[in-house]
Amino acid sequence: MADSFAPTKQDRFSFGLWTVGNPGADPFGPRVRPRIEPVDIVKNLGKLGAWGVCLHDNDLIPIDATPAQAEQKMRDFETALKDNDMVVSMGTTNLFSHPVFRDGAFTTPDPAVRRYALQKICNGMDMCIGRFKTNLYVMWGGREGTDTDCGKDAVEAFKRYRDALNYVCHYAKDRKYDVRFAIEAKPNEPRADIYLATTGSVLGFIATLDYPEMVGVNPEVGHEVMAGLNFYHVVAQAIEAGKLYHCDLNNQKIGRFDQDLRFASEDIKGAFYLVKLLEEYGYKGPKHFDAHAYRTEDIEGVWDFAYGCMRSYKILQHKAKLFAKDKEIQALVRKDIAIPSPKFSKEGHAKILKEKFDIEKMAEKGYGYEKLDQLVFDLLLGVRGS
Ligand code: GCO
Ligand code: MN
Ligand code: MN
Repeated sequence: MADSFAPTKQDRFSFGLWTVGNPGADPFGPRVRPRIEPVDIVKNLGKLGAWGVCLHDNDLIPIDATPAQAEQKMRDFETALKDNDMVVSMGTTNLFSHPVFRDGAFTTPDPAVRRYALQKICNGMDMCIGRFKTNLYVMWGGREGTDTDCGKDAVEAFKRYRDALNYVCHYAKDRKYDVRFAIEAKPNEPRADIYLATTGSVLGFIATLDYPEMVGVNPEVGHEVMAGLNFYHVVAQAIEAGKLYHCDLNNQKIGRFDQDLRFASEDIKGAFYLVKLLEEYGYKGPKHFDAHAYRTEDIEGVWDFAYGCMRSYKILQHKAKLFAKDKEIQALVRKDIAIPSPKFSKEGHAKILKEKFDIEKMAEKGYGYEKLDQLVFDLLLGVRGS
């Protein structure tokens, strides 16, 4: 039977090479399945209905590759993209795996490491933006942080972070690249504490850059949940600020390490409000799944996982439409939130001062959210609407 929730290219679903390519190693055990080659990832994701792939420089080109080996890898990859009607949806740099980055890339005290990091990111941009034609570049500062604050001045570290972001924006302008950068926050792991721990913190930081308009955010479900935050609120603030350039979709149990679970597999209600938000506010960026198949899986399980991420998104997209056309539900949704609050003027303020408020009366009425929340529950579990 045809799957009415099957993904299509128009959905703009993408996966990192490092996500489906993850062979399942963890700190307690080695890999459990072979590493899937980038060209095979492109081929299989294309068949499943995905639109794009994204990559770190070293997901495609090993850090010690010769120029000739690198050229061959890039050519094979380009052929695979073309043959399978896939695009590079976003590029990024691995500034965390090599031991040289053990105390960060942009925020390490060692100036030579900082210069090497700039060389590496600009080369990565040349490949992903210059050659593969993506117009999005993500920066996740995995090692930008500390395990102890004894050795590194955090105020100076934030200045060095800003220096690096300004450098890459100036470089992109110099190369006339049509690109936007998206900074990805994470509170911890692999460092005990990572700088720019939350998307809210990134939003504040962006305003201090030389070219704030070039830089937005890439919030990830799991990272904000790790920080105990409400991801729907995080994304709403980014949308409202015009800064949601990219979004890392996955799932996470609260109070755990970064689990990168299949999208919507854990918190169905949270995922529903997220999809509803992205759809209703017309998010046009890649719907990127930064998630990993369970370590229990073989390669077949990896493709089940990838298909599941996309299918779940589409089911929740359908539920958001049902929510919008359900009369009983809509009658309970507060529409007056859309009425703007007063702007200050001397005359207006004089009026506000004169207004008589019967606060006891105003406080009497309930908001009806218990009923509404139950209707949403019924809708999500399929006993209401279809
Ligand atoms: C993580 C991060 C990464 C980044 C990726 C893109 O916790 O490992 O989510 O997967 O998204 O490095 O820059
Ligand atoms: Mn993550
Ligand atoms: Mn991520």
